Amino acid sequence: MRSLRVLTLVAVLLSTVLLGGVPDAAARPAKPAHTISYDHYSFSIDGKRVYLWSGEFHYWRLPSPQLWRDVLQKMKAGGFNAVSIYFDWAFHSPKQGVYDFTGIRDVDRLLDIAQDVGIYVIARPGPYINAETDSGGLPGWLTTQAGKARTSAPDYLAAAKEWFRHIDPILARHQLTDGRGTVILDQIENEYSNGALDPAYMQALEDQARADGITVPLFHNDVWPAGNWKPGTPGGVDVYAFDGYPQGFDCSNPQVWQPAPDYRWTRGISPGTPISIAEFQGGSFDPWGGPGYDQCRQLTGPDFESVFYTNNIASGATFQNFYMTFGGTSWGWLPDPGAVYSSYDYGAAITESRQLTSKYDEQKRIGYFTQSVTPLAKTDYGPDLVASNPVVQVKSNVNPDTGTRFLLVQHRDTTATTTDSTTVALDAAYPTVPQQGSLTLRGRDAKLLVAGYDFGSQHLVYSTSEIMTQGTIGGTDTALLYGDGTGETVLHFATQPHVSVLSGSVSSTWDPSKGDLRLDYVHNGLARVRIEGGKAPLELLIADTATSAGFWRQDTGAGPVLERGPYLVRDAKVLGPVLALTGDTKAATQLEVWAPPSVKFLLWNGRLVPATRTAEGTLVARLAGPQPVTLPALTTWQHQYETPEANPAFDDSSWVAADHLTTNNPAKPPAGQPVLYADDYGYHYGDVWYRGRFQATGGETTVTLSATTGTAGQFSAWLNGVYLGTSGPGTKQFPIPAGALKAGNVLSVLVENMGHNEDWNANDSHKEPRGLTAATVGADPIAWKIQGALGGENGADPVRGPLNNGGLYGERNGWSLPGFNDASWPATTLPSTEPTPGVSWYRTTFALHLPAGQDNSIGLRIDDNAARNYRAEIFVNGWNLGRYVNNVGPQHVFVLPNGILRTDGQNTIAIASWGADDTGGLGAVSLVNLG
Ligand code: IPT
Repeated sequence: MRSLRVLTLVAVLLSTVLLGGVPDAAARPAKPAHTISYDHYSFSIDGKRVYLWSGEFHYWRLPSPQLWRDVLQKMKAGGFNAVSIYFDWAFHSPKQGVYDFTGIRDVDRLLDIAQDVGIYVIARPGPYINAETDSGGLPGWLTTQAGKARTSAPDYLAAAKEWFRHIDPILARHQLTDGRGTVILDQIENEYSNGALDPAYMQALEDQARADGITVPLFHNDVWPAGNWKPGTPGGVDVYAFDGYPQGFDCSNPQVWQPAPDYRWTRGISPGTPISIAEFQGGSFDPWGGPGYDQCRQLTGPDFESVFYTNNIASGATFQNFYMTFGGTSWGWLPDPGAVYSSYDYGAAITESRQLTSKYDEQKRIGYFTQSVTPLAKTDYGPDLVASNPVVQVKSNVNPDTGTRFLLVQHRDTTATTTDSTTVALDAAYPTVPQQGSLTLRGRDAKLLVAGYDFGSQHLVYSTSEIMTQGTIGGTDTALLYGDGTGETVLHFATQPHVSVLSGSVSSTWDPSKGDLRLDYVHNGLARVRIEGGKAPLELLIADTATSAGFWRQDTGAGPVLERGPYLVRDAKVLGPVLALTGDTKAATQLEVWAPPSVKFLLWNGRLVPATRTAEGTLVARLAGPQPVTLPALTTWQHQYETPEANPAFDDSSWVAADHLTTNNPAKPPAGQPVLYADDYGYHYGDVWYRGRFQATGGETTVTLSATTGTAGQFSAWLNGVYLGTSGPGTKQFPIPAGALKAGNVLSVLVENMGHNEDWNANDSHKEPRGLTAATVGADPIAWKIQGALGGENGADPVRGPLNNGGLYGERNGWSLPGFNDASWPATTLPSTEPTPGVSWYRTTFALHLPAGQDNSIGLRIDDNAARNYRAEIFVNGWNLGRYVNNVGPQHVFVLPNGILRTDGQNTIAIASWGADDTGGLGAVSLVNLG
């Protein structure tokens, strides 16, 4: 007992040392610089070839820095050695010349975390990023520039350089090349492949990056392998890269596949740089009213990953980045209206609520393979092998130094759904593989097999199982193989080795003429085979595909370790006899560890867990599951209708006159009318109010209003407090109700700005006006005033930032904030109906006391009859975490990131609902545990 306590103390001390943070980049002395080089095979770091297996992550879609570490650790644990990150200019700049890199915008901290986690960073600062975000990342204030964006027009270029001058020095502080971080590549522009391309612009950006201290290679992501900006061309970058989304972005028919592209031909585009896929489909975005992300996850599921990602490997790609790996949330007014709603889950490997999926498992299998079977980073194309079944194709890649061959067994028609059997003619020595039985290829599956591979002290002749990972653990060469159905593995030995089958059913045959040990088996659970007689003992772990997903691997100071069992093992460190693991469980589980024999004690999240040694030499321990979680019901709400702007008596004396007669915008207002575009008055995000005064002549019968809002937006109008109606974007003629017209009139209009378009074609489409564009009441001139988010470009809330709020009365008066006193509001319960069109608010508070030391992801759910005509903004502790459109959909669950959500404390929800008829109000609202 006593010794256990002492050990625990030691363990806690050790874990403090092992798990402690590192000083930030500025404080850290520079370590020796590293070199990053490349040739047509791969990138190399300090001369060592590296397969870049990268996942896309957007910190600005996860407004909680403590969760950045969670996502990056999950990526690293899943076999990703790199993370690709867009830096969203608009997210950091509310106004020209004003930049914020603090709080949720602290990218220094993000890059420190990446270094701490041990993952390379592929930096993509734009200036244009696309990414289904407002203006494709261009700040709102840029929409009013005269010069064409994404060209060398002086005003635009000056602004773009201004952004680079702010973001680049931060990136430069974290470059691997300077020994201060893990940034290894820097992307210039984004899919700058359409429209009139301007080499002077590209060159100016590259020059600026270099002037700002960027020393890593520069690359660009061509929209497809078209050869734009390849090295040596005007405006060309260092490394050519391209993007690929073969399944497209419509998730309605997730069973319908497109063929997997063969990119082998692209090696000719840029002969001095590796085949680099800067973005390959990792999911799909989903539009307002779309089929939802579950279907996107099916369209790009583990079967898709298996077929398409291995096909890219066979194409010779040694840099693959998957867009997205964690999509996150386009909270507030971040979404580009044409493409997405608040959730940017993307059907990615890691869900918006940070849960691991079967897509993560498949990427882990392939990712681990790319990292441990190192001959993969240098291959030439070999001839296709002959398969006995003509529907099967076997592509080969060969490492010219080691002779290792990579064989991709796939359907010739990669969309095929049939299960087929074949044998493969490997070479003269092995004309029929497998030698026993045949190889079964399921529809929409591929097998990336290895032949002629030296690992540890072993020589693999071939295996019809796939290799997940291998490494020498405490002197034992250990390989984890996986597959389904029958498998056959042949290893070479000088003399007949001793084979012990520790578990499972595996038969072995010795062929003295070849020196071959042949193992035949059916993948089923986990078989363990120990083979002695070579230079070092070999342990083969042969798993079926499902079982393989339960394995984790890390590289520690004492060499590689493997674990099996927990939901997630984030990190492993060995210090003397202690292996310190951090990770998560989903239920009570057994932990099994393959570690050097010197490891005697296991720490799990800093606590000693009693471990016993198995007959097979592994350590096992029991891990507790999470505590159950109960969430409070949201029973009582305070309700208040606002919309005072509709009342003719409302005081708008502090509002700005919307009286500009000229605009830089390419779209001009009708002759004789002022410019009403919200952006021209500094209101770039969210809802805007207009109030127009006119003298009637008496003959007016209609009010005609034109507004552009972006997809799924709307506007509502009142005349002298009388509701005229609500319309989607475009022009709407509202009949004037009897008695509404006076001599002096006030017309009040609330217009939603769903966000600015992207500028994918580099044709200034992000400048499409937002707000009213024209208004006519008879021939009467109208004098307009406009009101938007509090402070406009000078933003009243720098913490939550420019994309959090628009110009609703409640937003401008603190109704969205936790500190607001709503005690005088009437109480109500939900669901509830608000019969008066316009905006009303529902507020409630609740306490959460989730189990300490446990990571639960909580969501807010709204359920209602889709026929009700309202839309809502959901504020949690003042943060606009989602926008709900009841009659459009599809989103009903909104992820609330911990950090913004207090998991141990008081929380405030404020929901602003905008009803368009007498069916407004709000449906049932509940909290849900998302995992
Ligand atoms: C490509 C963009 O580079 C990226 O920002 C994102 O928009 C992604 O695709 C789609 O989610 S553009 C694509 C139309 C090739």
